Order: sequence, then structure tokens, then C-alpha cells
Amino acid sequence: MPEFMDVITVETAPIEGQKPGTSGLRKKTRVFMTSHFLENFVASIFAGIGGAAGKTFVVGGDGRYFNDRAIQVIARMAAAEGATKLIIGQGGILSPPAASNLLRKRGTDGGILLSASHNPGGIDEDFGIKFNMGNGGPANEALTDAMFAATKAIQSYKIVEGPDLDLSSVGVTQYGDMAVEIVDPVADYAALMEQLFDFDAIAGLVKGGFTMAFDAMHAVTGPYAKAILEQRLGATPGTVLNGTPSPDFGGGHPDPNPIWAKPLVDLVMGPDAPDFAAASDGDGDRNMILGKGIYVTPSDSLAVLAANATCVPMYQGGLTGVARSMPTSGAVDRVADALGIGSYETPTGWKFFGNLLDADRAQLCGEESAGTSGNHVREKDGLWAVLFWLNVLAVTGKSVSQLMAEHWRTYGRNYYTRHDYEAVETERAHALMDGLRARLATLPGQAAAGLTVSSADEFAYDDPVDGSRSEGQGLRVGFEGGSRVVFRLSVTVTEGATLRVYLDAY
Ligand code: VG1
Ligand code: CO
Repeated sequence: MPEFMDVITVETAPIEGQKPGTSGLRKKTRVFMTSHFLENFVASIFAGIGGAAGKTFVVGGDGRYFNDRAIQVIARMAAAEGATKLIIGQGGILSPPAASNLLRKRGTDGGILLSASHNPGGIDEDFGIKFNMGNGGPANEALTDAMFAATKAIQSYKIVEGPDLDLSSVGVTQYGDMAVEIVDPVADYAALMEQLFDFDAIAGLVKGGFTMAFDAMHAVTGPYAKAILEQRLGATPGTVLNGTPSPDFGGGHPDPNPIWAKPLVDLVMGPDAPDFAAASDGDGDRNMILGKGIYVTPSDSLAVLAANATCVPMYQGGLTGVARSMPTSGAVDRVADALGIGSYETPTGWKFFGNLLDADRAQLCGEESAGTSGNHVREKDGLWAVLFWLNVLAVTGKSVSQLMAEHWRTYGRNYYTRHDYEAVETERAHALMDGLRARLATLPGQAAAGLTVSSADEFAYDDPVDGSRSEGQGLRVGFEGGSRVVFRLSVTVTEGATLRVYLDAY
């Protein structure tokens, strides 16, 4: 038997399918629980960053099933590799934006985040793990490629035999030679939000009788939303619905869209509608914005926030640039044109915004999948977007529908929908994409449903900051008059293929 805290070397072999997707490695929880699966990937993360020795990492997750067990494994492996310190959210909880803030604030070497975001949780559902860099943002493609290469070459990994860490109380302890600091997952994040937004103005709005509802979807945002909306801003207790994180998200899909958050949409469309409503996803980095009688598409939300940026203290000096993912509607581009600021179109996935934010080319970014964030962290940030909206509503004194109507009058309107075809047979989905790809060159000039194709291509992105090129980022078919259809296969699914079809009509 090895002695307590002895480092042992475990023989292993490469495991198929450990290629990180849009946001890290996502698989069925049971796959993560199979022998060596998690360990191989964690060892490959460490190999990809040139080793863990002497480094400090932030660790935390969205609280889904297996979150706590995975943290124990990561801690044992980090200790075995000679890491100096781990900073872990109490109870293993940290939303990606809160982790991103800690990563930046503490000047760490990176973070290991456990989340499968909007995917359901539980032993028969999904789990995920990703690495974020010292700038707070998801690993770039060079790093994820290095990690993937390591998964294909791995022969052994190191781990210590030791007791479980106590994740329940805040404070610093030693785990062998490694320090472990358990932190309140909410405190630093809430303090940051208070600096970025005018809390007095929002509190004043709430005091004046403005009503709201926030659906945390049984996921990680509950504690953050209660602390900020109810305790600091004075919203009535009970404003935060489904606010206690549960390992299986109450059996639901923690995806803030009109399908999975239907009760909230029904509420704002009904007779007892609050003035404002919002929801966030499993790991708290996405947002859905609603007002009395209105649903705001994420693409429109990004455009409205850009247009009203100077309402909030964080953007008092104005923006110099905005960025959106390619499938996101062009609504924000129209605002950028009107303001005379830069606008960038990136592939899907938050990692592509990191360079633009670091280089200060853009300060506000968004995705049609309900991810919005600024340059305060390097992740999308659900609650931040909600506070941004509340701040704008407080300063302008307008309702959500009024704001939207005025926005469309000024900039025009992009009608937008996204359709997800889930659990499609992988081969058939690829055949469809291959078939369309082969016909791209012949599409321009053809007419369908009263629309004439004006352009058709496969999106590739040349990063203007580091010069890297990312190919195969979605098929685009543009029509005369500015409408378009985009086809992409999801890179976050754990079963079969998901075809996403994005429709945007100006
Ligand atoms: C989806 C969304 C994408 C988002 C990604 C991670 O990816 O479309 O916009 O960045 O999830 O979101 P895909 O490849 O399935 O389309 V989350 O909230 O995981 O961090
Ligand atoms: Co998410």
C-alpha cells in the first residue's frame, strides 16, 4: 500500500475521442466516470501547458453530478505534478465568469472548469471539462490542439493517494506540499459587478416598484443572483426562481431559451407579467432577456446594449469596437456602423473573442446562443448582461418593449430564428453538410422561395491579432437584400450530431 500522499504513477493508454470542442471536452457523465477517462484528460491538460509544477490554478464547476468527484481527482493530480496552489470555489461551485474574474484578479496560471453548460446533468446526462488561460479566457486552438495531441500519446499519469479535500469551508489549508484555498464563489464576482454598474440607480428602480423575475434553472447562477438581485439590489425575496443548484438541474435542460425556459416566457406574456425577466444557463454564462409581453433575441440584445453602452459606468467612455459570432445576426453591425466603431465577425465559441478583447479592439461581444459579455472577464457572463439591461432601463426610464421599438425604428430590424435538429445520425448530418458544401459554387444566382442567392461560402476566420486561421466554421448562403441562412454542426453535443440552422432576415 502506498503511504499517505505518496505520488504514484498509473499506467494508461490513449482513449479515443478526447478532442476538445467549442468549449472543452463534453461527454456523457458515465463516459467521464470510466476508468482513466478523466485522469487521461487532466494529465493531457497539464502536458499541453508544459506541466503543472510550480503553478497556481483556479478550479470549480457548475455543480452538476460528478462535479465534486472530478475536483478531488484534479486536486490529487495537481498535487502529484507539484502544483503550488489551487483556488477552489466553496462546494466546488464557480461559474465560468466568476472563475474568469478570479483567474485574472489573482494572476494565476490557468483554471480547470467543470461544466457542460446548457446540457442536462446527472449520471445519465452530460459532463464537461475545459481549461482557461491566465487571461481568464478559454484555451485557444493552439493549446487545445496540444492537449488533444497529448491525449493521443499518453502512457501514464501521476496522482497522489490522499484523503478527500474538504470543499465545504472557506480558508487556506495544505494538501501535501500544495496549498488549497477555498473561496466564496460569489463575493469577488459581486464586488466586480458593483464596480461596473450603477447599483444605486438599479436599486432606485426596484424601490420605485419595478418588478422582475430571474430563473436560475436550478443551476449555478442561483447563489449569484440571490446575492446580487435580492440582497444587494433589494428585489423582493423570491425574485430568483429555481435558485438552488441541483446536480441534475431539477431534471431539466438548463438552457435559457423560449423552449426550455417556457414557464418564464409564459409569465411575461401573461396577465401577471413583471417589468423584466431573465434566465441563465447551467453554468451561468448565458442569458435570456424578456420584458412585459416581449422576448428579446440574443442578437438584438447585443445590438441594444451596444447602442446604449454609455448608460453604464463600465462603458462611460464609449466603445471602440464590438464583435459577434458569425451566426449571430448583423443587428450589432448596424449599431457599430452608426457609431463609427469597429465590428468583428468570429467563429462560434467564446475563445475567439479573447484576442480582440486582450488587444482592446472590441469591448463588447456576443453570440446568438445567448452569450454576451464585456472586457471585464474573458468568458460570457449571464448575470452581467442582466445587470447591464437593468442599468440601461434604470437610466433611460424606458420599458423593454419601448427600448426595442425605438431601436428597430432607428436601426432597422433583423428577424432571427435558430433551429436545432438534435440527435441526428452523425453520418447523415455530415452527408448533408458535404452535399451543400459541394454545391456552394453553383448556388449564386439560383432562386428559392422568392429569394435569390447572392453568395455562398464556408466561413473561415483569420484572427487579426495573432494571424491564426480557423477553417470550416459554418456554411453561409446569402440572399439579395441582406437575408441569409447559416448551417453548422454543433461541437458541444455528446450524442449523434446536432444540425443548427440560423435564419436572419433584415
Ligand atoms: C454552443 C453555442 C455556442 C457557444 C457554445 C458554448 O456551441 O452555439 O455559441 O459558445 O455552445 O456555450 P455549438 O458548437 O453546440 O453550437 V456554453 O454556455 O457551453 O459555455
Ligand atoms: Co454556458
